Amino acid sequence: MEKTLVILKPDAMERKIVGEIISMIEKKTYTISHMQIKELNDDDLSYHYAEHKDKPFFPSLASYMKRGPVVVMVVEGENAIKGFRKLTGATDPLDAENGSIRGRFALTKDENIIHASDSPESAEREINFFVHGKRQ
Ligand code: 3AN
Repeated sequence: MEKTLVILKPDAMERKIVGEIISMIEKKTYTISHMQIKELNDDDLSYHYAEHKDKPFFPSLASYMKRGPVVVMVVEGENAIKGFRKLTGATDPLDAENGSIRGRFALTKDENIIHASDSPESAEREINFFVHGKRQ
């Protein structure tokens, strides 16, 4: 079984669609093995988004992610990393399939509802960080 790290971003909490998203995850028969409501800070975001730290959109990305609590989850299942990215939909909701989470709930890539690990290496790094508090 593969594990992936999922974050329901502040807009999912604000719009009260967390239950609906969890329902989509469960209906796909994934198992949620860890779930925690958390507030992220600049340090968390610089580590998590290390590859975007110098991009022009990073300050607005960071303030969006700090706007309110998020839900951090570990989701498990067969091929969960690749499969969950498909359920998530493309980064830009305009390119996301209609039945995907971003396709259903998001309009722009600035506020796109959900994060999911994009590779086995990212999943390991992100689970270590968000669940075990370990940096690598
Ligand atoms: P994904 O979340 O689909 O893995 P990444 O890792 O490329 O996409 O980007 C991380 C987050 O940064 C996205 N979820 C999105 O919120 C934001 N982001 C990425 N590219 C842009 C962009 N060009 N303009 C604004 N925000 C962006």
